Amino acid sequence: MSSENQEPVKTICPYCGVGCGIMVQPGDEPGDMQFRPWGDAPVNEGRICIKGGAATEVVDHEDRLTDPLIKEDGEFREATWEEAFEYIISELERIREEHGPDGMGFFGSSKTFNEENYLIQKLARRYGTNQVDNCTRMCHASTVWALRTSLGMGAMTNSMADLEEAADLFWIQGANPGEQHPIANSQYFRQAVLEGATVIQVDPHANKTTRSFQIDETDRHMHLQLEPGTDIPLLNAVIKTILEKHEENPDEGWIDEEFIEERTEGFEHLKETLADFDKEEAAEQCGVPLEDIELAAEKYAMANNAAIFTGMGMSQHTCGVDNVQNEINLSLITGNVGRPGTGVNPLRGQNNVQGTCDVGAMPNVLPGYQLVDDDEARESVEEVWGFEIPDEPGLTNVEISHAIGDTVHGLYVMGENPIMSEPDGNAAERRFKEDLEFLCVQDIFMTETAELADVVLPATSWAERGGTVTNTDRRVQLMRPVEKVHENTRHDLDILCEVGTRLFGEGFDFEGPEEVFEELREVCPIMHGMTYDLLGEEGLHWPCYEPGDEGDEYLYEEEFETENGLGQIEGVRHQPPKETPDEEYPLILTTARLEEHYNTGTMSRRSPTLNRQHPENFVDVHPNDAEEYGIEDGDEVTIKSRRGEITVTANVTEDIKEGAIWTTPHFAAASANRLTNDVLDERAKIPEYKAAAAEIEVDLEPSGGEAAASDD
Ligand SMILES: Nc1nc2c(c(=O)[nH]1)N[C@H]1C(S)=C(S)[C@@H](COP(=O)(O)OP(=O)(O)OC[C@H]3O[C@@H](n4cnc5c(=O)[nH]c(N)nc54)[C@H](O)[C@@H]3O)O[C@H]1N2
Ligand SMILES: Nc1nc2c(c(=O)[nH]1)N[C@H]1C(S)=C(S)[C@@H](COP(=O)(O)OP(=O)(O)OC[C@H]3O[C@@H](n4cnc5c(=O)[nH]c(N)nc54)[C@H](O)[C@@H]3O)O[C@H]1N2
Ligand code: SF4
Ligand SMILES: [Mo]
Repeated sequence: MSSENQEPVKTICPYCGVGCGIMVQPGDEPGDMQFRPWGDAPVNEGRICIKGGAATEVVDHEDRLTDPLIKEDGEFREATWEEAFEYIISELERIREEHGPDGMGFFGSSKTFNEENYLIQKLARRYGTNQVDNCTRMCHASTVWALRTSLGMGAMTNSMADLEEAADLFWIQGANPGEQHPIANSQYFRQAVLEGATVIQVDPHANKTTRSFQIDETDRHMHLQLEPGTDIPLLNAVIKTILEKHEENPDEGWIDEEFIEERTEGFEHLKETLADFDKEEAAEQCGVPLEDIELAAEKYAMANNAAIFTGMGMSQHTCGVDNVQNEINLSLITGNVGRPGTGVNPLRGQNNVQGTCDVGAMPNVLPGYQLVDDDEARESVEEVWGFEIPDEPGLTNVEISHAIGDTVHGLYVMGENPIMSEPDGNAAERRFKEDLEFLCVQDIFMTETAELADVVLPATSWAERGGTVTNTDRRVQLMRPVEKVHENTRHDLDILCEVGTRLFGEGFDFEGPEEVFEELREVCPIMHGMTYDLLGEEGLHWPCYEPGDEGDEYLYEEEFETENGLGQIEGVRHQPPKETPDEEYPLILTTARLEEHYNTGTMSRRSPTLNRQHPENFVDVHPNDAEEYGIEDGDEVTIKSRRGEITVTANVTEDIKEGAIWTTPHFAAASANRLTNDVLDERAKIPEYKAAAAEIEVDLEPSGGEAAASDD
């Protein structure tokens, strides 16, 4: 059939959690597909960012995995699917026999769909372990923890549409929507800013978000350029300012006493925590003038509707849960939750990270966030599944990696690249190489992790198969497929059905994604009211308990979903990052993202359009630090931490806070994670990607320039 005769297919962009609708136009050959805009797509109404427009570039890339591979004597050889399955089954059975079911770990994938993640967690639990997790652990685990315990649900309190309509102030802390969620930023938030909303950005680094709100002549917006890891003192200074002003002028509405009284508990604890808190000292710690913090506090408290956005800059710290709890504190004492245009909003990262968590691909929860150690919840799922679910939460993904060679001996990785995405990548690589008995990787490309595998399974990509994904607004949307590009690749869902059926005989025999979805909705109350037919082209927001439920645009209008229905306020104190600068490592390294690249770069580095702008990694260095260490713009420099080193180009810029350096995790040749620290937040188990002590020196060889660090 020629392309003119084929209708373009409506589907969802495979990159970030905004969930933009796009169309794929099939060509004469399966690989000839092209991007087309989908004019009335529900989230983006036809607009897309650079990644959405380039999404089809990776589908028929020459590096796609096309056949199963098995490693023999250190080399991969092509294998049949039959050989690959036999090998996997025999290893899964051997490991269970020798080490018990907790000898295996399973990684779900936020790049794959709800149905696939539902199946991998069911597979893990049928195998006998809760050791199944996904990249949310490295991402918003701390945010989800704080939101779930203090408000009730681990998701955005509001939706992009109500935020655009109603928010008067955006408080953006540790998030860069201008680059990481570009359509949310340009279509929704920037629109609100054009209509008068104010932006307060709290970030050690200036970026396209900063520049995107410099769109008018007013000076109402602010950028508080704090030192990495000082968000608690900064927010405590904001909260203390609000409390003091309220004391002075109780009628001005600095706090919302009625809301605090009726809908929250813990306010006294917050006041006690801040009783002896010294704002001057805090401002110094943050490196932000106190009067700026006070002005920002006034703007937030005086806005009719103030919305907080929170991202990796808050979540990826050993105090990640407390960071987000403090944002919750700020919103609760000012009554900024439960109305349009307010709340605490994590813009979710991957295209389906929200859904991957919703369907239970996590070690402590079953589908719909039902706790594995809650007997009633577990039994209700067991009734549908027909087998016993282990009742103890399993290890999280970084913990699984740490336990390799100790309690964990095998790993099944679907669509993740932990060798590049985990902190302290050198140590992770050693464990994977030396101590793992069995590694199966199911991906679309030969990743840095797949290189170390015993068996590699070639999956079809996002464009080639159907299913559902859930965006950052909790909107569940249908993906519609075009023809497969490589005959011998298989859908993630089919692979998991085959593994499950071969291992257990029953419970994994599904015709396709819709049949899996039907079982999923049976065990997942928040999605119970959804069917493929009802999703249609608009999708549906959860919670959607019964067919016909519209889902809520914003949460907690009447009460919170906590045990007693009250929002939980809890004062928190500063905990510095586990590593702070010292004589040997005098700088604080933070890592974050670029608009044109995506996570470990497996897709974006292969996409000519995306790779063009930044084909290599670099580091942002403040001019004063550059002078101190004898660095000129464009020099090759080596960054060292206690765990490793990378060599990159120096970009000397005031975009970065003095004393801090900023680089990215996108490039295999010089990955930030050779440097990062693998310490975890105690509760959420998220690593501290955003703060490590480091030193920087000019690489003498290529430039032949000046000596490394000067002594003064
Ligand atoms: N283009 C693109 N889009 C993406 C991704 C991508 O890789 N590329 N990845 C997706 C994924 S998985 C995710 S999770 C999201 C992430 O989206 P974001 O949450 O925006 O993630 P980052 O860019 O890692 O970090 C956000 C900001 O935190 C700042 N920051 C660093 N340290 C600190 C600190 O100590 N305090 C504060 N307040 N800020 C700090 C950084 O300078 C950065 O501007 O993006 C998603 N979208
Ligand atoms: N230093 C530092 N490190 C970080 C972060 C940071 O800010 N700084 N951020 C962390 C965060 S927020 C995240 S989310 C993680 C991300 O960590 P990962 O999830 O490990 O990284 P990705 O590159 O998104 O990996 C997704 C993999 O899925 C594959 N894939 C794509 N589509 C499909 C498909 O349809 N099927 C299958 N089977 N595979 C597919 C891709 O090729 C890729 O290998 O990284 C974390 N690491
Ligand atoms: S904003 Fe996100 S979902 Fe939308 S086109 Fe860009 S990468 Fe894709
Ligand atoms: Mo993420």
